Amino acid sequence: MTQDYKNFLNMDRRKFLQTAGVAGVSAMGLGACALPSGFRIEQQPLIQPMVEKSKDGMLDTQVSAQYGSFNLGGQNVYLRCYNGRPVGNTLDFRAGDTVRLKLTNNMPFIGDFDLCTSVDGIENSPRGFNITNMHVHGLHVSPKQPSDDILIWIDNEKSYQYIYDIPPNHPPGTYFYHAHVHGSTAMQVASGMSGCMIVRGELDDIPAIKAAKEVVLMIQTQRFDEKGLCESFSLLNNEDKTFINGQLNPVIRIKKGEVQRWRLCNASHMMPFDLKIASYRYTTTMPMTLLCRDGNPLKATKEIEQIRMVPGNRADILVKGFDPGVYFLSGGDAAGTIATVIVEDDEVPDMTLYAGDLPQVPDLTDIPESEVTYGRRLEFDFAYGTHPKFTINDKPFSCDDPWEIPLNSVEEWEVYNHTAYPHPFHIHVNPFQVVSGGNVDPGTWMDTLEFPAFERIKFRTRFLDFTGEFVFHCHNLMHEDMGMMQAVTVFDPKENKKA
Ligand SMILES: [Cu+2]
Repeated sequence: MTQDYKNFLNMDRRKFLQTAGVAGVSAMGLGACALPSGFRIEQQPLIQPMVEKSKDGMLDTQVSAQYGSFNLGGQNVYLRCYNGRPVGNTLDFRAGDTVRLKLTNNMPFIGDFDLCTSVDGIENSPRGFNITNMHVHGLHVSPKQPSDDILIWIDNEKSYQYIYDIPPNHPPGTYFYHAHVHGSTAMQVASGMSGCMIVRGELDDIPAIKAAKEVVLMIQTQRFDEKGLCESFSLLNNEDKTFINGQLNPVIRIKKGEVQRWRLCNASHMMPFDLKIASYRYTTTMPMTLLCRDGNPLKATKEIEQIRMVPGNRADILVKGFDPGVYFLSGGDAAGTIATVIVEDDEVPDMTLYAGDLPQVPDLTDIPESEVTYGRRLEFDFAYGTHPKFTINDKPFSCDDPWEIPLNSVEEWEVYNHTAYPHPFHIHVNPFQVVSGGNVDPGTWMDTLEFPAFERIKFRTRFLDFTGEFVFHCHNLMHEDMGMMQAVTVFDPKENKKA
């Protein structure tokens, strides 16, 4: 076991970082703005990742997985990334479209890699840091090649042409893509290899929602040392800085009376966030109107003051500027302030803050107990030993034992956490409806759900549209790389198994 790996396993106590107020970052001036007297803001305005939009039902894009040199929060870094930038381009398309994504691995060769071959019994150890692939997190698409098969890998100097057929009734909302080779997932996501995806549908045609300016907030936690490098697995365990769209504590401006739609994505490899927009002295919060969780529209809008987002979660919210002043987007105790929000008092014509029912997606009707065809109990645990592993039902990940699930099954899963750490449960391809646990309202459709230490979650899910092999795993990606992942094969009983 390397020293690096041992350091990680020591799991130092959390370091609580509280970014104080608006001090600290000095960058380009923002010009005149309406602020409370005595306030001066010298921070960067939030920039948006580059956007690629579908046209005539097709989005065709190329993604280069490579090292990039750029400045992150005042430090020059040299990190694995997409297309040389700290955050990937936003891919913007509509339900029913086809997305073609050609991924090229332009990272340097580091040796031969085989996902399923054990190297001295350490197949569930971090490895293969320059081997990559692509996962479209949350998309309800086929897990078979050339679609969302994360059990393939792209060697150095090789390309792969992914093609995703987005179903016409796909839930509209915010999704993201990221690297997902078992062994290098945490290292690559912690370097910034992720980007936003927007699926548009009926919800986006509601006039009051359509009128809102859209703001993408890709929340990432790039990790790097004093040289600006992320080459050590033990670095990943630090609760260090939080970046939004590659910026440290950027400024988001809203005019009084304006409504904005924020697309929040927790693309951190391990940090949960309790997001709220608090006033300067944290005495009041700005209300948020929740539209979608993990891309799935709620039955009706819900006004909230805070939202917990664990790694892999997304949320679509509406925010309206009411009282002019300076606010902070807080990520909770560990992250502190992650953005500054300024409500400007130069008024715009008052915009409607939508409240009411949201268009429902046919696939996401409630799953009553009577519909359930099979139940499973899952135990998430940690196995001590020479090569410690995170396990599911006593086993770390293996290519050899996918669970077999017949097509058209409707299953209820109860997932137990026997460890002292929280684990964000994530399953590919099909979202699930929460029955209990996980800090969300029962009945909510999610694809990633936290289950705290020694607690459990229960949910129901339908395996209707796609056959093929895919995985569920912990979305603390260090845990995933150390074994907390399991494959499932959905097969059509009328055809050969694993067809
Ligand atoms: Cu975990």
